[in-house]
Amino acid sequence: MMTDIEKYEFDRLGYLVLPGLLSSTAVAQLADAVDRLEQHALAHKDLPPRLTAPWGSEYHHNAEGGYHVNASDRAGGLTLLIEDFFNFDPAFDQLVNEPKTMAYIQGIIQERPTINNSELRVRYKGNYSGTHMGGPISQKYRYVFNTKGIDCMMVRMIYFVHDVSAEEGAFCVVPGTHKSNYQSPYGRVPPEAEPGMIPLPVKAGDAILFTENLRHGGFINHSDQTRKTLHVGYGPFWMKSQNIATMEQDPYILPATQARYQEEQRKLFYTRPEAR
Ligand SMILES: O=C(O)CCC(=O)C(=O)O
Repeated sequence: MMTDIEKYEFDRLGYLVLPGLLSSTAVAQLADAVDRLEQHALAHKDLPPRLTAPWGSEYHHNAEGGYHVNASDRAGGLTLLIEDFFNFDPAFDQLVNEPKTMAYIQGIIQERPTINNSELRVRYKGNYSGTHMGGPISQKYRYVFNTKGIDCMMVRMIYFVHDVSAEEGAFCVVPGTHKSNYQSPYGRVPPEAEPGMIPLPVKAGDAILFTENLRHGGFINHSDQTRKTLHVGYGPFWMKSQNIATMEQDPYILPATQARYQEEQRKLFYTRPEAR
């Protein structure tokens, strides 16, 4: 259960840094699977079959690995955005219905929550993630508070399998902007240049929970260490996939992946009113 302090801070700031959420065994297993997926995606990213996502970016669909990968170097250095990573390796199963995570998710989403987004972000030297969100926003990202307390639409948990300092491309936020009445007037400047934006340095095993309504991005990775982070999105069950390649479709969980899951894990991908 979320503590009163955690609820107060999440409501006040729009995010929580959660030190040591993952065990060192989990970190080692996840880091190994992340490295293998990175290598697989690097070898396949330019191959067919290709699809153009609803928002215009191009992906390679890898049927064998069960993922979609977009490679871009718009922000000064290469980024791989690898969606649907759950299919690639059984090591990722431990992030589906992960008990500590679910205690937070149940504390901030009032309807039955499901997983609607899964990304491995691989950010090489020179790259940053542009600032986005904050202020008045589409209902599906909205931070809501009602008579029963916090009731988020889309939220994300980021899992860290290695340390990330500000210099190494930390995830960054403008605290409190999930409640802003104005959109940010600063436009698409690099994150470091936006007033109020702060980096959230972390250690391996830490996690960061945030509402998508919060203004956020990723600092420039100035280091030779490639930044690799696992992002899992949650929302009320009726939200379809929020992965860019499969936007608003059913979650892309292969039969072989579903077969590995326990019923409680499978339920996290049921987008109908009642679990089957
Ligand atoms: O960590 C980053 O570089 C940006 C992440 C992001 O935008 C997200 O998880 O929504």
